[in-house]
Amino acid sequence: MKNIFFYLTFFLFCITSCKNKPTEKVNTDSSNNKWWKEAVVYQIYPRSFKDSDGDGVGDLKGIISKLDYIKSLGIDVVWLNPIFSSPNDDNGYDISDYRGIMKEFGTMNDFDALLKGMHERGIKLVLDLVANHSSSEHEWFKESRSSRTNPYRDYYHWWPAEKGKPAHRWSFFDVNADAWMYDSATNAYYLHYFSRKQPDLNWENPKVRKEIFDMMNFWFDKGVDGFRMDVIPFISKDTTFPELPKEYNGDMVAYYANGPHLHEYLKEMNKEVLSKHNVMSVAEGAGVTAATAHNFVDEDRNELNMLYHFEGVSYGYVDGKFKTPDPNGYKLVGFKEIYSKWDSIFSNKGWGTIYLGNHDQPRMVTRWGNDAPEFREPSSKMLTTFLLTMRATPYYYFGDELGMSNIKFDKIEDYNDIETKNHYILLQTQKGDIKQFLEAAKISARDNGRTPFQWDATANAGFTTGTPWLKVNPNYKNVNVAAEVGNVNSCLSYFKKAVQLRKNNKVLVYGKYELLDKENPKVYAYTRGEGADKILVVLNFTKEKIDWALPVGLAIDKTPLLNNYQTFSASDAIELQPYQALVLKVK
Ligand code: ISL
Repeated sequence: MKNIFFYLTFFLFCITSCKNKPTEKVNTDSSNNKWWKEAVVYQIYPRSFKDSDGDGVGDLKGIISKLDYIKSLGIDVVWLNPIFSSPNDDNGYDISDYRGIMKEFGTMNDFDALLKGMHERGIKLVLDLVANHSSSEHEWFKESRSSRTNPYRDYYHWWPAEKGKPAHRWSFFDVNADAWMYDSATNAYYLHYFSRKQPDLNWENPKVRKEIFDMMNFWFDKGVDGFRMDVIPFISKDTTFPELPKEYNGDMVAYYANGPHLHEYLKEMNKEVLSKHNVMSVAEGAGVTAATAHNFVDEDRNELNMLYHFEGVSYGYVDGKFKTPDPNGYKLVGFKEIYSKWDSIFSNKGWGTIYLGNHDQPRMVTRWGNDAPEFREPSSKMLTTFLLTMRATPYYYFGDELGMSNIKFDKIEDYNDIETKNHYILLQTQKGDIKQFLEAAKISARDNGRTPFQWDATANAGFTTGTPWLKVNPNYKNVNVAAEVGNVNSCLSYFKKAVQLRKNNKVLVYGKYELLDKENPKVYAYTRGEGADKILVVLNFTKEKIDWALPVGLAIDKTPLLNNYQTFSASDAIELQPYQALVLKVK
């Protein structure tokens, strides 16, 4: 009997101690693991992907014709920029019918075929929810502006002019940077944080929230797998419209992102919509800081899954000057600090995202790498390595897999983007430095990331048989899918390898991130994982050759898991070629 008791105790002891023992391997079965954490998201700007009918504008049929290409990348999720009916004041970010498809992009049948084609290939589809504002051509706004007593009046924010001019609100795209627009029809001002044709919806009105939630359910019922949520932190407003409170120190965007009922509305959205479907949600985190990030994404808050912050992409611009890159370039130490900080924010709770390019950003290789002919490829691959080896869901922008770079327009007439064009007008009014602005725009303007996708070396890069809505980058003759697909050393092949590496090594998804050699101004090095399951990533962010000393006690396997050069040489130090990227197994 005593013996039995002894063995039983011993047995129970073994079970509990095994359970509590820290696992060295990454636990891929943890309940915290989610498909959207393990996914690689590929963003497509539909206007510029592939035109099927020769009108110069990309469309849904165009995307359908390229589904096998998308599948070949190995990515899991496609995020499509807005495809809904729109007069295109801001390329689809001004929606006139949330349940209709933009004429230039096709029909609902095309959409259904696209979704089906994606699902058949195991790819999930995430749409863009633009619900802070609608188009001024939306029926709701047409009604709203028609009279002060119209049932839709409270769908938007109006300020009766007899009360005088409301307190200043800053607008991103207005030619006067003024977010209040006077409308003579009812002698009142309406609010528009973005362009005059993008009036802000009044989320304080429960009817508006219901309209939006019903619309989201409509798309989820069709089988859509998630939403990226455009400036979602801006939805709630103090409708007394006071002067900017002092605690914001003049930071209007931070104020916009902290509306009084924001989190109530997100919780309501979660309850009414998101919780009912197996979908992912990601907030465009404009104005979100380290201090507020958890409020959006912690699981116990029941709001959203992820957000993307702006600290990284805003780094390296001159303070107070509109998107003007520092002439001395950016400092790698500061860059590392930002991404390490955002890793640590979510190291225990919540989950991060990582991106270097999107439709609001210039091409990543121009901004963060080096687009000179000899360095474009290696630096582009190096940045791809960074994106696919960090602890966060990567959002990878279409065309970056080819190493596409900024087009760098010389004159304002070449631009299409309302942000660039209206800022130009604002500067003219203010007698600002136009020349400096146009120089800065070559690096930072959004159209650099919106030029048509480069399929092959034929006319217009095979994007369209018509006249493209935005000029094609002349480097398409060399930088294109056809040229890269069969080349094992191309950017495209490298991207596919990097995606597979992440898929095959869950430690690159969930493993602990540790920054090494923090003060090194040229090399970004870090490890992922712990104990026996640990990977070292070494990235040379310069055009110089560098000997990077291996940290004491860190032994590496001499066959790299990923290398953007064919050469690799290491003893006590690793010899790094310009922009070399290495992913190595730690022994
Ligand atoms: O693009 C920007 C900087 O160049 C941002 O300021 C951007 O306007 C902001 O992040 C909001 O972006 C989102 O909403 C806009 C739309 O133009 C952007 O394309 C979209 O991503 C208005 O809907």
